[in-house]
Amino acid sequence: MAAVAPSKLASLPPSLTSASEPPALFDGTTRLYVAYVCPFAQRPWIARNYKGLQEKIELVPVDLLNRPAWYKEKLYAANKVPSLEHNNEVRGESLDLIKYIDDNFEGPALKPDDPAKQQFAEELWSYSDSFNMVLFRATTAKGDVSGELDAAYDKIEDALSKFSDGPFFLGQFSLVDIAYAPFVERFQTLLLDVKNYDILKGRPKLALWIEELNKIEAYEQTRIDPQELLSTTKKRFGVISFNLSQFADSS
Ligand SMILES: N[C@@H](CCC(=O)N[C@@H](CS)C(=O)NCC(=O)O)C(=O)O
Repeated sequence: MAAVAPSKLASLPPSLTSASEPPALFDGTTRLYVAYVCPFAQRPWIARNYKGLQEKIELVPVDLLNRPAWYKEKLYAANKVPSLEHNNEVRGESLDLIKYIDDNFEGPALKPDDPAKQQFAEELWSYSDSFNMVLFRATTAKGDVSGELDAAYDKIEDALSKFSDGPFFLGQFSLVDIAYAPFVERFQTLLLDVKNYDILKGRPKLALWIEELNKIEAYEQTRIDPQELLSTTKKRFGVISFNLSQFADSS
């Protein structure tokens, strides 16, 4: 899969491929299996970093395009990332893993205490994968999709206006920010490139959210080179740049 930025490569483990031996599976080590380009995997990776669990949860990147056979056969039959090996069990699903890591490991809590924030967190949590689907559909659709995108991003802008005790969805950084961050990051560059759509135009809260998010080290450690990410995601979605698509339409 895509290379991470050279500055980060030095501190991150290399991705395991079909030629790699498995780690000593079920030896009591807790391992988070990710792919560096996968937004779903980035979610529990951020949670692990934010809670300061770098020493407790080993990061094991796999190459999705040249996946080791043992990953499916011996570890996780769903054959997707992320997955977490913990206490002799393996579980997946990125949103579940954020909560699992928060509930079962030490470190700063990712869930809010305030009941009003808890309720809002649940609403935003349930909406997150629908939001991603809207963005995915809009990116791969032909023609003008600005109406759908406006509705989705205006909802985010409104959500960011709900609590005034900080720039994040619940005021302070929480599991909700982790659920959205990898997707907002990817679609920001992707939509600008493919649909000429600027998600920040007229959305000061979202602009501030991204600015503040980029200051969170736990998140920053998981970000890969934006241009590399853009080209990988475009290939995966089968989409081309806005300027080229104009050319293609008129030819
Ligand atoms: N619903 C899953 C989605 C995970 C997912 O689709 N991961 C992709 C990589 S971004 C994957 O492993 N794809 C491999 C495959 O489908 O074969 C989650 O939230 O964890």
